[in-house]
Parts: sequence; C-alpha cells; structure tokens
Amino acid sequence: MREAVENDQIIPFYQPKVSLSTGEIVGLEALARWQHPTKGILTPSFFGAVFEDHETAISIGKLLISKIAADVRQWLDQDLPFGRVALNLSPAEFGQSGLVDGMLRTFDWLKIPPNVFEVEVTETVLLGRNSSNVASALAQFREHGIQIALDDFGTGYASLTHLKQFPVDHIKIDRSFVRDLEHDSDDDAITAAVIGLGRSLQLQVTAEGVETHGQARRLRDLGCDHAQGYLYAKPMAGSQVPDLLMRWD
Ligand code: G
Ligand code: G
Ligand code: MN
Ligand code: NA
Repeated sequence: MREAVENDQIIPFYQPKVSLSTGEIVGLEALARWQHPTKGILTPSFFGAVFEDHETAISIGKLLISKIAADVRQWLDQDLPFGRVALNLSPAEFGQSGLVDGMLRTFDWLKIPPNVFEVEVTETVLLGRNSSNVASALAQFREHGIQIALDDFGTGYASLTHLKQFPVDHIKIDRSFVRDLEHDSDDDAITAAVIGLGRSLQLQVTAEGVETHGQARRLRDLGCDHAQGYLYAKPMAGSQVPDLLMRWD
C-alpha cells in the first residue's frame, strides 16, 4: 500500500450523476482507484485503509485533488458539459490546517472556478473530534460556491441533527437502501422518507447504486432528483470522460 502511494499509483476515476427528470448528466463523482502494476485497477476495498492513516490520507488526498483538477482543466478547455465534480474527503483531510486554502490554491493555479466542485462527506467526518474545524471548513467551501453533499445518508446515526448543524446542499441515499427497493417494502419506505426529508429541507437528493430501470422509475416517482449507478455508467478513467459526455443524450 505504501508502494502505491510512493509510486503514484492512486488515480481518480469518475462516475456520472444523472438527472432523473431529464436524463442529463449533472455531474461526476471522483472515486479513488489503485492502478496496480500487475493486478489492474483496484477499488478502495483493496486499499481503503489508506484513508484511515492520517499522514497517508492527507498525502493521497492532495495528489488526488491535483489530478482531478488537471482533468477538470482539460474538460473546461474542451468545453465539455461535465456539470459539477464531487470529491470525497476523509476525516483525516479535515484534520490538517489549510485544507480549504490548499484546494483553492490548486484550483486558482489552474484557473478553475471553485464552484464547479462539490465535496462529499460522510457522517464520520461530521462526528469527528474536530467537528468545529469541519464546520468552519464546510462554511469556507460554501463561501466559494463549493457545495456539500452528505454521503451514505441513513447508514450512520444522528443524521437529522447533522442536517441542522452543518451547511448541507445534497444528501446521497446509500446504495444499501436502493438495492432491494423494488422488492423490500422497508427499503422503499426508508427511501421515500429520505427523499421527502430532502425535499422539505430543500436539499437535492441523489440515489446511489442504481442498477435497474425499475429502481430508477421508482426513485423518479418518489421525487428523487439525481441518480448514480451501473445503470448509467461504471466509474471510468478521466481519459474516457470526454467520450461519455459527447455521446450522452
Ligand atoms: O469507489 P467505490 O468504488 O468502491 O468507493 C468505495 C468507498 O471509498 C466509498 O465509500 C467512497 O466514498 C470511498 N472513496 C472513494 N474515493 C475516495 C477518495 O478519493 N477519498 C476518500 N476519502 N474516500 C474515497
Ligand atoms: O462515495 P461512496 O461510498 O458512495 O462510493 C460509491 C461506491 O459505489 C463506489 O465503490 C462505486 O464504485 C460503487 N458503485 C457505484 N455504482 C454502483 C452500482 O450501481 N452498484 C454497485 N454495486 N456499486 C456501485
Ligand atoms: Mn461518495
Ligand atoms: Na456513498
């Protein structure tokens, strides 16, 4: 794993988020992958522990952000309609001082307007020891037009308190609720409740892990705004994104 970091083998992949009402791509989520020299592309299930080691999480985070910014620069140069790009940030990254300033400097260096980005955080981030740092970082992001999404919503606890306490723009329904949506009435009820909550708090709601047309139809009928999942596209390398955006309609 240290080898992955030292040899610069952690790279961003991208998965589109689609509007359930128009079918348009509204954004991309950047997801870390390990480009292994012999095993190919590995997901965080093989290296996710790196996000738990403080130092490593911070150095990988910086590398990923600069790679993502370089990709975004290219897409801007090509006038591609990529929407917003979402970055996942770990608790450790919020522990460093100057997280927001460092990111803004990277974007500024490449002349990227910060408001093309969005930040995804899990409740673990919000529950961390330095939750006042987190709150001020989120407020700073927002001042620069960077939106905040609460990831894996419903799997942690105290979610409702967090929605009041932190400035949140989007909630993402965890894919564990979406998976059996069509067959499990509890999952359907939970999903409906989360969408209702999002709508009444004027938050945009994204469903994760959408794999079937039936799930997409149900989510749309429930008023869910956006969806992400293998039904639309699997996460892909940055080099494949222009093609995806150009052939999408
Ligand atoms: O990418 P999936 O492909 O397997 O991602 C698995 C988990 O790893 C998800 O919960 C996702 O939020 C997390 N993850 C993916 N990329 C990143 C990243 O760049 N930073 C952090 N902190 N977590 C990530
Ligand atoms: O940020 P986070 O926990 O939510 O990352 C999303 C994870 O879900 C990534 O691991 C991504 O590769 C994975 N994923 C994305 N779409 C689908 C899908 O349709 N089905 C399944 N099983 N996993 C998905
Ligand atoms: Mn995410
Ligand atoms: Na998630």
